[in-house]
Amino acid sequence: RNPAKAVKDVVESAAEKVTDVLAPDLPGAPGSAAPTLAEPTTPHEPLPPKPEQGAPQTRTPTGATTGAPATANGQQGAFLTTSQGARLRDTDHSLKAGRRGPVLLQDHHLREKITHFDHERIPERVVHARGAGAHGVFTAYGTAEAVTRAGFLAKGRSTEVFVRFSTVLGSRGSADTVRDTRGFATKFYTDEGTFDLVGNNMPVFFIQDAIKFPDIIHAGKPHPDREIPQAQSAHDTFWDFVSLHTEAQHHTMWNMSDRGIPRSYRTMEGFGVHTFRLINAAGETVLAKFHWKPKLGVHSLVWEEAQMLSGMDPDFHRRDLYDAIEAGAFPEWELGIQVFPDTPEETFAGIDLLDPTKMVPEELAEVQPVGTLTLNRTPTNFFAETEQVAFHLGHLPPGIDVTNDPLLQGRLFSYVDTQLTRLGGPNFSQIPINRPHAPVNDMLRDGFHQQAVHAGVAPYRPNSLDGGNPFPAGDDENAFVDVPVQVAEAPKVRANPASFDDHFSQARLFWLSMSPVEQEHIIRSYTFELGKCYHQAIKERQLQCLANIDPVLCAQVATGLGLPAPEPTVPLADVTPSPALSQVGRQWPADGRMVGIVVAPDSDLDGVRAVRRAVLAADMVPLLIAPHGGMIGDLPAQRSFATGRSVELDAVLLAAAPAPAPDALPARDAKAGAAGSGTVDPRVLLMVEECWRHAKAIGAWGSGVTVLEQAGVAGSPGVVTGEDGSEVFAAVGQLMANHRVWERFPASIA
Ligand code: HDD
Repeated sequence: RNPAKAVKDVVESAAEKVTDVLAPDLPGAPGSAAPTLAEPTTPHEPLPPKPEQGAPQTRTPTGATTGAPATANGQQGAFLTTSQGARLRDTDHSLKAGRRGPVLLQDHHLREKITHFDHERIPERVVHARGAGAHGVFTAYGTAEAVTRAGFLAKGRSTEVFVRFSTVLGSRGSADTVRDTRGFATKFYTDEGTFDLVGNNMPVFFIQDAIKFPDIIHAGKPHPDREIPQAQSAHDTFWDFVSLHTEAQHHTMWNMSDRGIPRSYRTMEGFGVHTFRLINAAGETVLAKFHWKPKLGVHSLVWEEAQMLSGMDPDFHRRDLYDAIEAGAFPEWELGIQVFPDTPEETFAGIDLLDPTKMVPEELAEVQPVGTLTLNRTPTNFFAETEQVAFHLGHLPPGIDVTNDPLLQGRLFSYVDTQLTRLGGPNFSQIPINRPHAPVNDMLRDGFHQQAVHAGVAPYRPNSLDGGNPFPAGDDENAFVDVPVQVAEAPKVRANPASFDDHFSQARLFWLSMSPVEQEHIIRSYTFELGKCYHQAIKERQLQCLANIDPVLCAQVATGLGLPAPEPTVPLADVTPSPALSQVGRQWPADGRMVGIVVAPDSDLDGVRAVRRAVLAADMVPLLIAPHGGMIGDLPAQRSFATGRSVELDAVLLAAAPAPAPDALPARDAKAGAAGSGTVDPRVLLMVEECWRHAKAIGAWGSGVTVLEQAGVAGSPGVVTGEDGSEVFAAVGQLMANHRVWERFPASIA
């Protein structure tokens, strides 16, 4: 499927649909003779599931069934029934003693309906509660065959997957664009057993040992007394913890960078974080780290944009993911591995591979591509799939094993344990979204919500009563391998290796790898977040950490806070920057980017039509923004000045200088009485000002050039004008490949 063509078809057909809706011969349209559509009254079967939209249903039966269809979807027949299948006449009125009388206790339908409703909510995830998921497929290149026997990585093998993206701190209803780490969890339904790669969009973590996880999460979550702030790290308890527990400083630096506010899930990298152990067919092992590389490049929001989006469209990332998939612009990532020799020291280039607060720069160990992930289906039902999906690091296929990373080891306990509360018992792997696609023949029995009707009498081994079944796999029958790694003869201790004591060198490496603009963003986020703290001692302690990372960073943040900058208390690490960590200075495909086109009835509509076609041909999405909804000539307005806002756009084109519409608020300049101002709708001026501030490309032709002049942005970098709209868009498209007009951001430390 050609994604470019698919986007184009969908956008064009959407435009046609808008036209259709407004056509006067449709029922309900003004002046239409056609009857208004009524609610259907003739019984008919429920809507069929959307094509190819079913949850994975494959699970090898573990025994006899009751005869209920294996793929029952819970909605059959034309008639409303009770949960037991008895048809009902009325679900709108309770059973009462007379029309005005009390409701009768015997109304079993009322009680069933309300009782079920009362229990519809399940506990949200204790972390990563806010998320969005999608189905897809992973296709392997075969390049990992030399290092792992995992079948799903064999050349040309395709494996179904489900991916859930998330924020960490916020509740299930919190906004998508908050500053936070993002979860990137992938379930590979391999035919050798499910593999869950439960990663984040940052390659390092706050803590080195899982025993500290409740501490960091208690510190990051809202304050226990007033339960504020929601989904934010900008508060005292978070900074109290990370400034005291300094191993958190590297991850915190990533959070304060542009990586903490991704533009889209589609433009995020993903990391398995820990070092894993891979085993090949010959039984040889290597150590490895997993990386996801987005085909669209790494791209972030700017902080003001992220804050505005939290109010304008709290579902921004979720919507972006679903819209892209449904438009056929399937998001893609390449899976890569960094491979290291499996030595007894478990280090590489002096970096301790068991320390999850450390990464290995790509310049030292290349990320080798091993396959492509394509997300191509949105879920049919959010609860059934995205909410009930249960990931676990112990879901490993033969060929991939764990290491002694103490964070990883604790996670191996936590993920099954949490599902017992969240999904109500030990049988969560029988929920459709969690069902393995590999044959299952376990000896787990009974428990809450048991769905299987197991046959046989001997769920134990050895047995003779069930003919000895199930049988352990032999050496050549592809069983999971526990690598017989030598465990050191050592006393039991609650202590870390000495290499875990270095808490600042990689935070410094990250800082020094940033471009001046990215460094400026980091300074501003530290200043913002610490500025939101009340306790002076916490700000001072965090400034001390920054001094130990980099004195320039520390001095700038201290200035913003109005505090003195302390001297470093440890020697500054001598590190080599990793250019691969910067988002600036590279070009990326601009597929799926949103281009707003401001039009008015007096615009050159032929020109607008040509630009719209050019935007679609460049695999981007044109959005016509007009003074009012409905049609502008024969073109459908997708946004009006009342509903459109800059934060939805990646670039804006001006094909008009629309006069203030009747619903516009008075213009700022008009109130001040400035000469020559006030002739353009202030919402258009605001849109241009915001696009300029957020370093987005801006183009104008014809009367649109007047808007640039009134907004005061004419002639500045990334602002293109011309006679012909298509030429203006061609120049704007080039700018968009850089993601932002970076030179527009002030870089005070450049
Ligand atoms: Fe975790 C969920 C990622 C450390 C305990 N974690 C969860 C999710 C992601 C991560 C992406 C959401 C999965 C989903 O979408 O359902 N977690 C990480 C990463 C970590 C990490 C990349 C460090 C490298 N986590 C971590 C530790 C612990 C947990 C150290 C506990 C000791 N994580 C959990 C959990 C969650 C979870 C409580 C909540 C919901 C769930 O598991 O299913 O078990």
